[in-house]
Amino acid sequence: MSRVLPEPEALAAAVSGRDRLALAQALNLLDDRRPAARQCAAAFLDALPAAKLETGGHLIGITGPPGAGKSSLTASLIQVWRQRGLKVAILAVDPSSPITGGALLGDRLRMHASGADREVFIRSLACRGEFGGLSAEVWPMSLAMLAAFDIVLVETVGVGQKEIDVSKMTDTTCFVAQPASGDSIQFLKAGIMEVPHVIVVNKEDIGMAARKTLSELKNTLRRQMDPEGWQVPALSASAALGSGIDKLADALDSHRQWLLGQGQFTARRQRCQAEWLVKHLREEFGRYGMGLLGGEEALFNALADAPRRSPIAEYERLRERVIQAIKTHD
Ligand SMILES: Nc1nc2c(ncn2[C@@H]2O[C@H](COP(=O)(O)OP(=O)(O)OP(=O)(O)O)[C@@H](O)[C@H]2O)c(=O)[nH]1
Ligand SMILES: [Mg+2]
Repeated sequence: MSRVLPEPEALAAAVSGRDRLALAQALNLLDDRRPAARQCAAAFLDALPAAKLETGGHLIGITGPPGAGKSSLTASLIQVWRQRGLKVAILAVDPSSPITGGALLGDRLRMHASGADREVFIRSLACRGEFGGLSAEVWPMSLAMLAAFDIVLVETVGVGQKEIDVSKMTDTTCFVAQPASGDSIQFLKAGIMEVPHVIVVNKEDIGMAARKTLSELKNTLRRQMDPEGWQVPALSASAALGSGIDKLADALDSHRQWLLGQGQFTARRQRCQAEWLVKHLREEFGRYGMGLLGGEEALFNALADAPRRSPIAEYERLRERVIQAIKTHD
């Protein structure tokens, strides 16, 4: 592979101006593991407008079991957001299982309802099993998209804590529940699933089963508060009929407003980055490596309070520290 590396400042300027080719090129760059590309990617991220990355736009994660209707709801949300004059970017992290993987083409087609719209950008990522698990570069890619779009939505599949962990790297997480599937409710009750910020039961057009699931979820939520004090709304919608979508968009925006009102917005972005850094270091160096950096929790807290740096530059800095520590230990 001898791809010519772009000039980072020029690329950042083009991405900020919503040049689609530049954004596609930037996303490829962020996915490139060669050392020279990493350096270029770090410089690119550093050149993006800091204010947008700290407080701009709205980074939303949408997750839920396979087939719940995440992509369909996303397509409906795109319409609503566009009517509101918002520019939207979607990062779909494809499910790895062959069964749900088959939905990829369908996803693309459905979402291409808005394909002619220049203010909508859609990118699918293959889900790689190895380093990075749930696609390694979701966080830096989200930042690149935030530089140019008002809404950046990341779609991932999952019901449990493990799969959902990309949702720790978004401002607001939305869980799409499948009518008549008690799993999500059990996971919520048992604390296995991270409590999302907004829950939506899709397919309300099928009637009774959706209503029952919604009322069960509401009951469960009455006893489960987000530890930060946000009251999690449970809504129902139908992507097929287009019902409940405006309310869903409102609920997502309310959470953003709430974070801003609490003065927590920038802090949450910083925690997203800390989450990403710790997750990657753990994957690369294991618990032993994390121990060399003082342990995961201490590292997370230090990173969450540190001044903002570009994630790749920060990662390389921490990586170097671990490698040095390993050398002195030997
Ligand atoms: N009845 C009904 N069916 C729906 C609705 N929304 C989606 N579906 C159907 O549910 C199936 C799955 O929809 P998707 O949007 O692909 O679901 P997904 O959660 O993105 O699925 P994966 O990405 O494969 O996990 C499709 O056959 C849709 O047509 C809805 O509101 N009502
Ligand atoms: Mg989907």
